[in-house]
Amino acid sequence: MKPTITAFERSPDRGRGLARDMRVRWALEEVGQPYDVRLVSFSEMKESAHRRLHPFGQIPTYEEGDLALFESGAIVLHVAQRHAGLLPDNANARARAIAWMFAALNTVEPPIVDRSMATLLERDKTWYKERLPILEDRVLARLDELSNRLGEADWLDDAFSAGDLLMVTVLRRLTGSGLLEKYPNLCAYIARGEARPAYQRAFDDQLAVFNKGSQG
Ligand code: GTB
Repeated sequence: MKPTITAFERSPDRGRGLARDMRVRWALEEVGQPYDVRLVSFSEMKESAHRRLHPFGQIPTYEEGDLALFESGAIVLHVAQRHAGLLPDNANARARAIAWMFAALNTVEPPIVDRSMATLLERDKTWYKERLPILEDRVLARLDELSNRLGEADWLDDAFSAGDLLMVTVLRRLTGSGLLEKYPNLCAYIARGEARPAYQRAFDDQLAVFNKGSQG
């Protein structure tokens, strides 16, 4: 059954692939599963019809027959468990790949989101200039650790997995921050993810939504 996901009608990132539907699109492209996209406005996200799918009134959501899911990580895990290509067959390797999915969302993403929310919403606060370096140090601590673990490997644990997919989308949120440049191996890791044909198809599709919306 063809799933339907939701995405921003007009993404604030102007189609740079930073909204969280990107990771779901990428996962579906990796496994070759066609999907439909329902675009929602900010106000529609807060209406009861959408909140039945997503209690927090956000995107992305995922509907497949009588299954409705929210949370991008849960959706990517569902896709990865249903289809070959995003999780290894070996039970231990599969458990490690899932650990990397949690690490991306639970350990690496929070300080990155804290920093980007501050740059978006707190620039005019008197304490912004003092707080930003604190937030950036927290990001850098995680990048140091991740860079050390990745070393010269292509992917976090042998073959590309849903753990890498999520980690690359999380790290991309730092593009333009100046924080990644100290870590050539992480930059190369992100570039490897972005070079995957499935990533490119997903990116182009979400960019096309933005470009179409800005024409009309
Ligand atoms: N934990 C949830 C998940 O992983 O699915 C978080 C979902 C979430 O934050 N959704 C955001 C949303 O719906 C869109 S992705 N926001 C609307 C709202 O809360 O009212 C977050 C996002 C938005 C914009 C950019 N950007 O412009 O760069 C990047 C990321």
